Amino acid sequence: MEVKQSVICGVCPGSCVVDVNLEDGNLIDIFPAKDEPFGALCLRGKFAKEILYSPDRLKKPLIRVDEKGEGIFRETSWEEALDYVAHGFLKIKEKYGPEALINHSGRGGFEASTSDFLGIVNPENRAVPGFFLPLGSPNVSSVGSVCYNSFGAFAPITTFGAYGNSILPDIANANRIVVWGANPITKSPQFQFHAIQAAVSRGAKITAIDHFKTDICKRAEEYYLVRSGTDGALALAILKIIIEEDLYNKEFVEKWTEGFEELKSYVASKTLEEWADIPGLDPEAIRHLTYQIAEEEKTTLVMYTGLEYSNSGVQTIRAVYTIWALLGKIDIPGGILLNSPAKLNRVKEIYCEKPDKKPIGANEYPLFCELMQNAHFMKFPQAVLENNPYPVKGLLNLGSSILTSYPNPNKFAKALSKLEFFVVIDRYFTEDCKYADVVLPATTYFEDESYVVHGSTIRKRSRVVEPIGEARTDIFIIHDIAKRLGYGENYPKDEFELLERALGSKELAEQLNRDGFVKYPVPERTFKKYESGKFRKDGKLGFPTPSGKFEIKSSLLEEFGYPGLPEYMEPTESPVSQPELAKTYPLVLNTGARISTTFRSQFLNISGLLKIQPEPLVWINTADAENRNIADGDKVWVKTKRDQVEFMAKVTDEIPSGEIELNMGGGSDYQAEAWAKSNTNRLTDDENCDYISGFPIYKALLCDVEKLDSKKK
Ligand SMILES: Nc1nc2c(c(=O)[nH]1)N[C@H]1C(S)=C(S)[C@@H](COP(=O)(O)OP(=O)(O)OC[C@H]3O[C@@H](n4cnc5c(=O)[nH]c(N)nc54)[C@H](O)[C@@H]3O)O[C@H]1N2
Ligand SMILES: Nc1nc2c(c(=O)[nH]1)N[C@H]1C(S)=C(S)[C@@H](COP(=O)(O)OP(=O)(O)OC[C@H]3O[C@@H](n4cnc5c(=O)[nH]c(N)nc54)[C@H](O)[C@@H]3O)O[C@H]1N2
Ligand code: SF4
Ligand SMILES: [Mo]
Repeated sequence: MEVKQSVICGVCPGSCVVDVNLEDGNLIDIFPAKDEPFGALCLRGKFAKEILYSPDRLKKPLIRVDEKGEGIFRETSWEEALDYVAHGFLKIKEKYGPEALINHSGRGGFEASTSDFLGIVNPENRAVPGFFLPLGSPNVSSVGSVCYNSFGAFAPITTFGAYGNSILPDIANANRIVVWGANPITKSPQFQFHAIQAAVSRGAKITAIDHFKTDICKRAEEYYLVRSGTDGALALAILKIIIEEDLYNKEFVEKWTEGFEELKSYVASKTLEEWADIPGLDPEAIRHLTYQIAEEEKTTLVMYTGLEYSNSGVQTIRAVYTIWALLGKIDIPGGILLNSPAKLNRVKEIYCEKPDKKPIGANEYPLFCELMQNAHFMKFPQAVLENNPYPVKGLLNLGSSILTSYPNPNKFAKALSKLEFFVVIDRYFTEDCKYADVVLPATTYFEDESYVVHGSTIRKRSRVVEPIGEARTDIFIIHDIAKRLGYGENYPKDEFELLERALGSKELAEQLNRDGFVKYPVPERTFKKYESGKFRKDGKLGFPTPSGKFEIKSSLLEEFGYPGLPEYMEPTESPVSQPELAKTYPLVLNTGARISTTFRSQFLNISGLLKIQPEPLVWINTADAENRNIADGDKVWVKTKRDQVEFMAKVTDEIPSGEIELNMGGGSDYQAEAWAKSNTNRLTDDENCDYISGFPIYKALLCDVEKLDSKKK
């Protein structure tokens, strides 16, 4: 047996440092690495062996031989597959123009080299701005159309003037950590949770705000449960108390905020009782929460996706940031830190001419396309099915399971079936693959030589096992397609070039190969950077917004025709906005809180993980279940006005009456049957979106639950 210490887990881009045992070159066991700051192993990591050697893994390139949707393919060589792919895309360019081509990447596109060179999260960190741009297409897209950017781009840019990666909680110094619409326990990797645990062990307290009692609520000193999608009203109630009870930081508000007087009038438009009634909380409880946040100077904020999926998700997150701004807890120890992100100047950007045509979605969500420099993939079906704004005919999809992730999968499937050419790069034969012309097999990162980014350290990722079958590393697949399209030089062609280009020099690549890591200098921590000019690139005082201030009222939003203030909007499908519909569908539907056995649609074929949670669950309150004659473990239908899908009931008082929480991820045939037949997104609506970000409403809809049959299974 061979023991390898301090290698990188290759299941997901979390990139935890682990030790492994190998036998004859095969992975046998995996452990968290000791004495490593990034040493960790999540539940899925523990099943690395089963994941790596799953018999369901794609092993050879496939070319479709029958009708789209049937899923009959023949195995082929890489040479033939890649030639066929390039030919297919070029044919579309010639026939319809380059804008008819689009690329999309998902949660399988987060490996460091893929995100650096193909790009997924932040347009500032991308070497090549869109796979088809060199051919002239503006259409680069990603799951950033449904994830992270309301929290990570829209809200921070329209308040602080910077991307979310510059706005960070100071967990290490905080005495109170408010976790609002996030669950750092299930989220992986768990580095942030480890920081919270360390803070708690030195006496820091947690306050959690969620729609049901999650793991983090159980560890919190206090937690508050709101009706899904109504946090905006809770935030405005808190702001009202802060303003009217004189709790705000006068100096910060006067010097560094824009729009305070307008906000003051806006929060005065309802009484505290009226605001409190919207999320369903007692006004006194909100007052208590407000004083708790205000009176402890070192109170920080941990947020993520929980607030993104209501009709005014962007405004809600802005309202929450405004609480911290009015209290002056910005860039102070224990508050919200402003980091001018260290530009490591690693990957060189490649200049491409901007095409004349706007990306799809630019008419409906102009600010999205402007901030993200991306097409909005929520508008992909409209482009394919209605030629609006122009026909889209070819799609390259890397590491996303579109038909389980996007709302209204029937419509997305119809669009996939109407494409003239569709290529999938994945580890598994997902539901999407049934509509593909070519399916290309990707490695897990255990099989790759690459690098990982741990804060300001770049670490070498060394190959742990040889590739399974003929699976290949994503970025080299991308290179080989690009080469055939005439621009291979935009991407690294092999492992040597990869490190050199990732680090920006041969010397640093050699250092990485020699030492296993390259450390970049970390700038010394300074506070209140708005007072010293260190938060703006031009060195001026204040924030990098048009007004130079924290914009409670955003000039950028107003310029794009949206309200400048963080106004509350009732979810458009709720018991309040649609009382008639609520007679048939009285429960509020919330989907997709993370569970530790799965990662969105992934790992639902891994038997060790399935043993822990074999079926997709619907969480329902005891009283709501009794009213419907439903017992724990019963099979039930969850119904919306759109469709009905089967789940297993988890009857519990950990979710308030009136609220439903539904697991997501099912809907692909390669998954265990119980999950494969339950695609949660058949219940959601692709036309019900946040009016600013275009994010779908995954977490504030109406539904009912009904027993499937009386026998308990
Ligand atoms: N109802 C509802 N829907 C949701 C959500 C919700 O909360 N509720 N959450 C949304 C969110 S936050 C997101 S991010 C999206 C996620 O949307 P997706 O990006 O579609 O996420 P996954 O289901 O993880 O699919 C990732 C795919 O990539 C493949 N893969 C994994 N690793 C690799 C790799 O290294 N290379 C390649 N080529 N492929 C790889 C996997 O096999 C899998 O098929 O879903 C969204 N959908
Ligand atoms: N194990 C595992 N880890 C993952 C993933 C996974 O699928 N599995 N997915 C990855 C992805 S794609 C992402 S984007 C991140 C997301 O990371 P997080 O956003 O931290 O993910 P969640 O655990 O879903 O936490 C969101 C919380 O918001 C709550 N919430 C939902 N609606 C509301 C609401 O209206 N109001 C309030 N106050 N709370 C609400 C949910 O109940 C949930 O507890 O996690 C990543 N990590
Ligand atoms: S978070 Fe990802 S990288 Fe870390 S142990 Fe889990 S599966 Fe492996
Ligand atoms: Mo996500």
